[in-house]
Amino acid sequence: MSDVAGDTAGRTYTWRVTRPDGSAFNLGGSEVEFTAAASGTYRVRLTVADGDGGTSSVTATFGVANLVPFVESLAIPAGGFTGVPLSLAGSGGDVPADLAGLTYRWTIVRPGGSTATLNGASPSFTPAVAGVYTITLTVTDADGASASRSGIVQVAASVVEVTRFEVPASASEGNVVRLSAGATDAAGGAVSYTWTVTRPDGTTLILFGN
Ligand SMILES: [Ca+2]
Ligand SMILES: [Ca+2]
Repeated sequence: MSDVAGDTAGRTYTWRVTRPDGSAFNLGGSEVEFTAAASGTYRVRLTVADGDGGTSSVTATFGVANLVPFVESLAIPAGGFTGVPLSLAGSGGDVPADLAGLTYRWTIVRPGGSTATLNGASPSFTPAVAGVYTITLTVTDADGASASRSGIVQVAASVVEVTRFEVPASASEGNVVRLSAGATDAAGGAVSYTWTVTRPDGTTLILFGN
């Protein structure tokens, strides 16, 4: 039995792999492979034992590049109305090790050019003025890599329109006068009715309801 003669039968290979976060695991065999789940610097130590008590170790390090995240989905309404909240939603993609650490930032450029920022995967905001809003979602991973995607929302002024207005042409003294109206809100919001009646003597009466 001699190493010089090629004592390969009793030889064992132990690979000690230390991940970027400091945790480690062992692999056995002259050829091994593993999935580099997270980016960073990996340390590898190979120990070969010849079965007769002789061992030899070598070490090396190598870097694993971070996968840049991506915007997987961006859901924003095509249109909206002033005073009515707009719901935004997005999701980002990355390797499983980075998914939980993704952060979401929304940049909203208003029609006048001013900007606002929102955080979170599904925020909402209420446009105050009509016009085109440019909305950009930026997804950033814990390693600082980011990706963006944009969309636009056309915001219209919320308009209430009176569609029905019924007032009698004449009435008799001492009798009840019935007034009736209907209205719609282009934004789909609730409509309330306020009637202002001016009597012959100039005094006013305020009534609520349609
Ligand atoms: Ca990473
Ligand atoms: Ca990543």
